[in-house]
Amino acid sequence: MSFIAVMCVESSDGDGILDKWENKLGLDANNPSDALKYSSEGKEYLNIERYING
Ligand SMILES: [Ca+2]
Repeated sequence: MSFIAVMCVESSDGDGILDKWENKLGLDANNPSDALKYSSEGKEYLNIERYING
């Protein structure tokens, strides 16, 4: 299974961030808009960027 497919399967809201990572980053696993908001830990990166970059 490809990485993209895994993201689609395990992301409840379809924003590309796995549910367990949403929890880890303090996001809402049922809110697809938080992936494109700036991280609470800094204004330089979006949450989706923090997730992708680990
Ligand atoms: Ca989300």
